[in-house]
Amino acid sequence: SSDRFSLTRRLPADHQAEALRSDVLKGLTGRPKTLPPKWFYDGRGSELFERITRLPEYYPTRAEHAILRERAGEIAEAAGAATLVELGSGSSRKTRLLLDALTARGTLRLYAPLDVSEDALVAAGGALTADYPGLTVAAAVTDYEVDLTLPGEAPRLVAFLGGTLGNLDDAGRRAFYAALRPQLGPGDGLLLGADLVKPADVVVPAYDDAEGVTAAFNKNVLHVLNRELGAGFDPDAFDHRALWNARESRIEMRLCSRRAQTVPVPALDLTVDFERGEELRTEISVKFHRDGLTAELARAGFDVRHWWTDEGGRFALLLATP
Ligand code: AVJ
Repeated sequence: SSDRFSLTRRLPADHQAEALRSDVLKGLTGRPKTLPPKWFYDGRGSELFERITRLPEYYPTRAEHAILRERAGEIAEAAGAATLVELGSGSSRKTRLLLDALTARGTLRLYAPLDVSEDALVAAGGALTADYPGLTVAAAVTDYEVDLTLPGEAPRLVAFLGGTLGNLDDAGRRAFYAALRPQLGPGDGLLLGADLVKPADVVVPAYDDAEGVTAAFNKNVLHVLNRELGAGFDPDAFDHRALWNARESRIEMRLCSRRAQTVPVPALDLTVDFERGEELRTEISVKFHRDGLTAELARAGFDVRHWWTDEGGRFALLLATP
């Protein structure tokens, strides 16, 4: 089966280290202080995220899974893809529902997962080549914000699941669509998972669970900075916050400094001052309305052909074509 698995490293060896340094320098010297959510996901962060997906309050994963279970056949039928490209594939667990449907239709030859985590790609690739005998897996270590070159032959289905689209602000989503659109031609499709706007008393607990798993996930980014940059953060000196920003239609996760403090970041020759109560924004998670998302995709040259939701109307999967 190893002859059906390949892994390409598209990022230079030092890319991630350099990206972390420049993100942290920019984010901790800006106002308000911010950090990009991609740095949550070291080994411990990925485990905490897996636990989040099983929390009673965190509905998106279950809702998307339910849609995929229900609609994978329709998706495969509409896409007729020879190549499935998955952006931010992670463990590729949900992907199996798509792979089952696409291989059952007999069109799929190549699965191309793209992810920043080489470990996740190797683990997923090994299991998938074993379980799907006719399938070739061509994995690529990359960051979709750096290199979104699509591998494989048309017709392609590009899947961006889990609601990760919501981590991008307006400009980020525009850049994402603009990088993707010219690579897609007739017959290709974009399968997007998007979390939908809902009452604050439902969406806030999803990001501030009773068990405190999301709080640990949020603070984990400070452990990452301590380890990778020799930073001196005391995670206990920050409180986890999840806020619904209605104007921007998004959840914002923040870390709130419990006291005035100065944190050294030796690898950047930097010290960072926090006032008591000052917040560091670590993630945005945009929630969408059907009309707004359809319109922004239209402006980017995509036609939304299918819109599927779970029973509770909490989450949407859409299939758009160029
Ligand atoms: C993986 C980006 C979709 O925004 O819901 C979960 C990450 N953050 N709990 C999300 C997350 C806090 C998640 N995404």
